[in-house]
Amino acid sequence: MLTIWGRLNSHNVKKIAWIAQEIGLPHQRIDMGGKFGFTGQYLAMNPNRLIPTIDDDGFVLWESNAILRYLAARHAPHLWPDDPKQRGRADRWMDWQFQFADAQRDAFLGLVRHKPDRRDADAISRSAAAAAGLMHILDAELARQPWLTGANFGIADVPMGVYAYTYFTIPIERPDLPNLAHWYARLTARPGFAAQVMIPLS
Ligand SMILES: N[C@@H](CCC(=O)N[C@@H](CS)C(=O)NCC(=O)O)C(=O)O
Repeated sequence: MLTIWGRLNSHNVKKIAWIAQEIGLPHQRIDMGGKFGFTGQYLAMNPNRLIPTIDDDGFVLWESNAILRYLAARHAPHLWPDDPKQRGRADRWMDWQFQFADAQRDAFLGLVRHKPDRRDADAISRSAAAAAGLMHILDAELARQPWLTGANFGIADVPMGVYAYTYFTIPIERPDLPNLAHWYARLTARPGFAAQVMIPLS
């Protein structure tokens, strides 16, 4: 039995809850972090004071993208390309997500997490523009192949899929990027994405 620790309104926890549903892995999720705080037992597993952490039949792991790779390798190898070049190209988008998250952070915090009187409009608009700028790069990749993993959906679609939900949900200006929009529409049709990712942001 897989256990996932972490509140579901966390980008990094959503990745794991979504992939568990994609794989069809029976699992339980225990709220942790944010308003739930951290227990001593949790911090003994993950001293970073961050979520998510998993326990898969006694194997404990943290770092969301490492967890995605582990779960695919153990339970769903078809979701992670075997060929080293295809894998490298897919993995790149998983790591690139952290660059995107940095760019979108101020817009997300300002528009979702902060109260209106704490909003920094300049920081929000700089962040929104930076996020939109990076989406041009993703759009170009999605013009070459249907999924970030390659010909088929896989774990490389998950990190940016989660951040794309935020990008398409917060009230910011978005350029017209048809390949990105088409990929995102196909994600929203996946039951795991709809159930685990498309939840209220706050
Ligand atoms: N690199 C880590 C980052 C984890 C992280 O920053 N998690 C955030 C939530 S998305 C967190 O734990 N924030 C503190 C909290 O929720 O209390 C990963 O990918 O797992």
